[in-house]
Amino acid sequence: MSEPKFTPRVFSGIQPSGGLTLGNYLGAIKRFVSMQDENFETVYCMVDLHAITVWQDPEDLAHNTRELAAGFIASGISPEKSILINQSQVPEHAQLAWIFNCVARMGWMGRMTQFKDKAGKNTENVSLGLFAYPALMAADILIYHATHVPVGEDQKQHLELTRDIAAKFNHDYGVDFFPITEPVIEGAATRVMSLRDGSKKMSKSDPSDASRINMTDDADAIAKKIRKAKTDPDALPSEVEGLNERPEARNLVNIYAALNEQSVEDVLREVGGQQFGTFKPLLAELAVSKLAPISTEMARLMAQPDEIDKILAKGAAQAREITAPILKKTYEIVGMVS
Ligand code: AQP
Repeated sequence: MSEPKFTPRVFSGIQPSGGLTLGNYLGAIKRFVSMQDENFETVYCMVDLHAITVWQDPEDLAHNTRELAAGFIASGISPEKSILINQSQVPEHAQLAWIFNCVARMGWMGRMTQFKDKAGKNTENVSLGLFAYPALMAADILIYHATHVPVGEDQKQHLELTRDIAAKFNHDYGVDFFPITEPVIEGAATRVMSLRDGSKKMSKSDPSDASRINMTDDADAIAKKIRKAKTDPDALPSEVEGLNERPEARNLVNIYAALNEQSVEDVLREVGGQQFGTFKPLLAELAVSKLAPISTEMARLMAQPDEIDKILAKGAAQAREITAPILKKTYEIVGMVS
């Protein structure tokens, strides 16, 4: 058998645009952690350049970047097993993004639902960066020749665009240089919904703090948010089909299943027939037992910001061993004289 052309390599990132949420943890970080022990090189990133596509207070951005790094490590991402970086310390991300701005088509970018959601009716006033965001995301991934990208469901369209950009670059320049990346969207909670509205994604920038569980929330705050979570008056069903048309019930059951590493079917076998008054305290207890050790460790790490900065500096140096040669080769392919 011939050797695969590309080293199996995982890249994924999270924006330091606020604190980490349970959505980020269940949709992305849990899978980041498990992929470290599979047959991959793993690179995980605080995407600070993405965060500034909407306004970030500079002090908050620096704080959130370190806190996100602490969240990654506290959740089980080991700087010994993975390369851990903040995007702006590895300049090749932004350099490749410019090339990709010239590969991606306006029509492709205009179809991105995240841009439409975030820009709303305000398209004239949002930053150019928000529109170009998916080209930078493609560069984040492809500057590592990453083959696999674990993400939540909401990022599926951006990953399809990443594949389109890689394919167009390879086609236009007559090369087989960038891999066609595989999205990894797995688990019981690939789309965690707002606790206040089952039709909206749980998001760190939602103005309502009650809509999300933050990884830094204490036990009381978690219990209170779950107790107040929107539900319907019916008991939980015993079969998955019984969750149809019940988005809030489905969301809480999905969260329970993902936290307890069970299938939704198994959870419903145990809790089917229960009223929310019984199920919500069970869910709160489970959430606190899983999240409290992470938030305690995050607080410990955040007391030593210099240590976090050292980890990120080491990660950037390791990352550039991969990214610098890939950028150099890209420039050669494109015809840049060096
Ligand atoms: N609610 C969610 N359910 C499952 N996965 C989620 N992710 C985010 N929210 C959920 C996954 O977390 C990773 C990082 O996302 P991001 O921070 O880069 O951007 P985002 O998807 O736009 O997340 P937020 O929380 O909604 O941030 P803001 O509010 O700043 O836009 C991705 O893998 C994402 O799928």
